[in-house]
Amino acid sequence: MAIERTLSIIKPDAVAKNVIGKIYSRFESNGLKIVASKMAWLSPQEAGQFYAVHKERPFFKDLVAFMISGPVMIQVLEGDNAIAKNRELMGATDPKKAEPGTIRADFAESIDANAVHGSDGPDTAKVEVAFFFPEMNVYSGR
Ligand code: RTP
Ligand code: MG
Repeated sequence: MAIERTLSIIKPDAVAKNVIGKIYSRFESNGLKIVASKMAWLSPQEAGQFYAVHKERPFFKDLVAFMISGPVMIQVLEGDNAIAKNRELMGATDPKKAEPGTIRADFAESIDANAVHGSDGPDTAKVEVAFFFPEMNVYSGR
């Protein structure tokens, strides 16, 4: 299996619930290493640009409003198969449909306030890591 990096965001609802540590612990106990992290309060421009792929979708405005409603914790996770592994730990987008024991099943309230973001493939992972941690590009492949 390939060592990958993926971009993870603990969204404003989960930061407000004070469960950053509990979510980090799930990453770590499942073989994902936190290799970069920062807390940020995104501007509307940053959130809109980050989720630009969804800009024609009906939920785009609500998604941006939610993502700027409070601080977020942003991290790069590294490990075997990290992209799919993180998505598995997150659970389905709608927490009501998420498998028991997943982050969204345990910490999320709704499809809008769904606790975490994770890159959905190798191409988006690369773009998203560079979006928040541009300096990491220099060292990719190390
Ligand atoms: P994310 O990008 O945040 O990791 O979530 P995801 O891949 O599981 O879901 P995605 O399809 O990329 O959608 C991004 C975020 O938009 C909100 N959403 N709302 N009301 C709706 O039908 C709907 N669909 C998506 C969710 O908050 C989702 O996390
Ligand atoms: Mg997505």
